[in-house]
Amino acid sequence: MEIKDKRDEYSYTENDIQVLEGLEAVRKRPGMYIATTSSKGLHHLVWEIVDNSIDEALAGYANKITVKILPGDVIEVTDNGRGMPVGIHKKTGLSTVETIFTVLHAGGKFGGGAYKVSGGLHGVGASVVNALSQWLEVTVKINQKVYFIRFSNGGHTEQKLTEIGTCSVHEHGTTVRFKPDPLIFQETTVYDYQTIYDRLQELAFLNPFLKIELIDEREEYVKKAEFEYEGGISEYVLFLDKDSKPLFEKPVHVKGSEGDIMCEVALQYNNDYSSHIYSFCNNVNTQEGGTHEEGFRMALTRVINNYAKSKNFLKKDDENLKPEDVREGLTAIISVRHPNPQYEGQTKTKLGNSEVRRIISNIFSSQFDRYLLENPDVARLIVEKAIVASRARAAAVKAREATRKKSSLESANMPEKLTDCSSRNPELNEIYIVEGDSAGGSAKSGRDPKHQAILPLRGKILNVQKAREHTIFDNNEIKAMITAFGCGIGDELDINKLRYHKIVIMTDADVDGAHIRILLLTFFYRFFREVIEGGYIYVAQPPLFRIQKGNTIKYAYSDKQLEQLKAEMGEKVSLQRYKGLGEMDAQQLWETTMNPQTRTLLQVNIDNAMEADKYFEMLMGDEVEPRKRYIMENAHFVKNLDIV
Ligand code: TTJ
Repeated sequence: MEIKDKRDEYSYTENDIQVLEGLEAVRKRPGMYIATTSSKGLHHLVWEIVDNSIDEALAGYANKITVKILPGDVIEVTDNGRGMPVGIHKKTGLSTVETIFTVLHAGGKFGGGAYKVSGGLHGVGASVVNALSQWLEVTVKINQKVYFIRFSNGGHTEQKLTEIGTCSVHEHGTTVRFKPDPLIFQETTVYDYQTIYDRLQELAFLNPFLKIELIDEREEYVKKAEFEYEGGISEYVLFLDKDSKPLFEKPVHVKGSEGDIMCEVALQYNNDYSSHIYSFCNNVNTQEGGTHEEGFRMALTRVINNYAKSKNFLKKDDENLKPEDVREGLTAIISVRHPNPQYEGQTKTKLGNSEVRRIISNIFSSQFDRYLLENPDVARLIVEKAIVASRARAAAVKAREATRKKSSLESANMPEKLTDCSSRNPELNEIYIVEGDSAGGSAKSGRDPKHQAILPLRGKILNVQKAREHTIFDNNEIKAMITAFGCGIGDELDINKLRYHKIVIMTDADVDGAHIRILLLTFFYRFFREVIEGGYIYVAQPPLFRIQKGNTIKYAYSDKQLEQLKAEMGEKVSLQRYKGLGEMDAQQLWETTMNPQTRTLLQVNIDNAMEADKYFEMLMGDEVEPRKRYIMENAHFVKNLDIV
């Protein structure tokens, strides 16, 4: 029988009961507080804690934050701020530290910062992290004293706030250490170094006065990174554009505020044709955009048009440059701070405050306008680039019309290279996009002709990102795909007309194969997003080895599986390593990779495609060797696809 500690019973107040009920609610329905208990939710705990230190830094009291990943996937966050308040909190009768970690939504009231992060999933409070942790410890250095408090089993106070030592007058700040509860995070409790690295780097770009350190002590070999960017979001732009050629030397950087709303924009143009606009509110990435992006876009178009007209780059009667013309090759970071942000959209990452549209537009317009007047050489480059883009746009309209005419006609006009299937039921039909003619040949003879169509691609398909739209639609490989799919493209895409409900990318299991796969995924991401979202895109898994012993033939799809099979089949096996699809005959390709009964297909989701798109620029650099290495290291994303 459990023996109750009398002291506990006596100190059990009304408040304590409410507190425990609150934290219990978080544990019962973690999804209500952190949306998911997957790896994403696990990392969310770190963002939640780090946000508190960022607030202290934004308030002007801290300039260094250290994040450690310790063995056992324990996270430790330290800042050099004032230290969390250790006095007794009037309402709860507990120390303020204990209150913040045990009362739901207590965080905001105690924080000093005016710009609370509350976008998307952020801002649920330190108590939520406590509730979802096996244990959590806080150390506060303040007034030359060191205080310590410990919670366990989902936020129960195990050791009350205690003075445990002294420190020098120069030492002050807060350390929080916690271990996420594996009972809650059943999928994984393993932290990903790169994910934390990326977010901390982003925070360092957005907060130029901050030094952020990351230390991963889980392995004997300790990984470390330190971020400090005095140039702030200008440095962010340079970082994003490090693999492309900038149009002018330094990014344009404007900054201003109206009342307590602050706006900052940095931008650069480069020799790509795509545009990258990333926006933030209170350090939260507003992935769905919102009023700050809208205000910026409007102002950018208006200012460039005004300048172009006033300096006679555009004649009086010329059509105005369109927003997409002035966006070509643009990389921009928008950062807004707002004391009371409203978030909208499916993932609550769209800024809704309407006043921001006007404020950022005014601030950006006046400063960018002045910048163009003071830097006429840069201004000319920007305007000329936009004018070239507008001409290309007109040409693209024509090219699109040509493809559309072709694709609207039925199979009579299907591409020459397509070996179509005989069934006309899209739900049952599949198209294999195959790398190379020889593999295409095997696929053609090995397939199920009723439901499987084959489209071989010769050579590398066009680099979608670098190519301007009308040249994309002029490319034969791409035209063949668009026509074969039959559903149109981009804004005019009609998913109901898709001719195959499985589009299967089948490339060699080597670097070139990975490269082509990334190219295709990028193309799909940019022009067939709905098709990805519908779950129609797949990646085939050809085997890497063929193992034969007597009449028994087995295939291995990974090194691990090869070892297993070798162990099972014993001595005297003959082993063949497949370097490419072309080495398999039709029968083998069917058995291993195409037969719906025996094959493995990986389904592509929008995250995989987005990742492919993100790595794209890197892959397009001129240097061959780093690129190959990079592909080798990053082709992994295919491994994270869902197996169906
Ligand atoms: C609040 O106003 C009085 C002085 O201290 C302010 C404060 O709360 N500072 C503060 C909190 N600094 N750092 C934190 C903090 C750090 C971590 C890692 C985690 C949490 C929940 C808070």
